[in-house]
Amino acid sequence: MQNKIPLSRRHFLRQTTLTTMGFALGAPIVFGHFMPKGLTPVALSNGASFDSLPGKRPEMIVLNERPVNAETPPHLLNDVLTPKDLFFVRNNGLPPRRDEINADTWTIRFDGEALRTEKSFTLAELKAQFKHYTYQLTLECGGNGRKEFNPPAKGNQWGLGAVGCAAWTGVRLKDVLNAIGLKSNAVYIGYYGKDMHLSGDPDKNPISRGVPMSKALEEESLIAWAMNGEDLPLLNGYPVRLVFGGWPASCSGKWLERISIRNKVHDGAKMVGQSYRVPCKPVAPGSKVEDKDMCIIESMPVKSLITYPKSGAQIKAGKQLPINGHAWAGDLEVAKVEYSIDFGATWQACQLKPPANRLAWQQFNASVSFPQKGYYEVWAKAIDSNGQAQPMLLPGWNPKGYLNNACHRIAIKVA
Ligand SMILES: Nc1nc2c(c(=O)[nH]1)N[C@H]1C(S)=C(S)[C@@H](COP(=O)(O)O)O[C@H]1N2
Ligand SMILES: [Mo]
Repeated sequence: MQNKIPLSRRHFLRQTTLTTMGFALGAPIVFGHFMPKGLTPVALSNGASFDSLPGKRPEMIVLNERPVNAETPPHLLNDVLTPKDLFFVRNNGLPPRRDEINADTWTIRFDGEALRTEKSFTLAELKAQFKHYTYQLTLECGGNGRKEFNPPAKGNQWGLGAVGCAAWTGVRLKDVLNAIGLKSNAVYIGYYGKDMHLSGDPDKNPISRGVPMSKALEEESLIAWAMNGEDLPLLNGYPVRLVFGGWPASCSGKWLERISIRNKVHDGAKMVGQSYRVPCKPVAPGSKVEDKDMCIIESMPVKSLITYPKSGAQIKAGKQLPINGHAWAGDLEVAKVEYSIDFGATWQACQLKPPANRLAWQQFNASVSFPQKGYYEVWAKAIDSNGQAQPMLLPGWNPKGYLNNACHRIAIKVA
């Protein structure tokens, strides 16, 4: 009799939940139909997981498993181009499984009020019909550094490593949009990806953000299928994603299936309310801020990271310590990087390289000497081309804990 019962709504929901849990576990739950209702698989509740970070190095710091969020320890970001197995992962929902993705038939639909005609391109058509470009572009999560804010802000407690810079290869978004034909009322683009909302409800989007047309039409704004010359890692958006260097990485939609050209600011999931917004005017720590007083984050603020040595390094007295790292400044260039060994009382200049291209992070280095034995902190401070410097300890507090661009500090013992 059992199997004669039509697929009821309840059964459907139950099936969806099991499927969702299967995604999170990385494998279907074979005897799921016997699992007591409401039971959470032990692997999801105690952190045991099987390949929750496929394609990533075990040194990645996993903040959450559902959704998966992982950051890179700063000393492992020492390469000019962040290797794909060390690039941070920020998921708002459940990514598609590898076996659900067919790169050969993958299609991106372009639609919206401000597009002349709706049009779809397979990934193969995009590759064949438009010129390819490769740019080194820095992506940083808007919430990177959130864990330092006080009072604390809810959300992933990112330390320093939700940032990376890779060489992304793809086609220019502007070439594709111009080929389809933009209307003069185009204001914003909104993306949609193949990932699933945590609830398992296929009608909800985990995230659907975008950028204004001015950013969308920049030369470096890409629909990208490769990272450092290879396929994108699954967790970073395989087979194709958007990349908008210098803006909160939340603008750069992964597993890209659809782009809507809007005649108003896009109103998708996590575009509205308090998400990826900061108070338009500074507020006192702990303040409640109404939605109407919150402004969308655009270009990210100037910031730097010391990637060598690792914090906690020990050196012999009388020796010089070489330090190096990266600095980036949203849409701007970094003009100067300085370091301090006296808690910011005095600053010394670092050597600084120009960016490989616009929106790429820049490399700095210095040789540091210490006057005597003891505990020191080396602080790095970058200054952008508008003269804006990183704050020493914390920038202005905001309700969701975005844009912490405080100076990076590493501990050094001279013995
Ligand atoms: N489809 C989709 N795109 C997405 C997200 C997501 O959850 N789903 N997360 C966004 C956020 S908040 C960030 S910080 C970046 C992270 O990119 P990464 O995981 O490749 O580092 O992807 C953005 N694009
Ligand atoms: Mo993010």
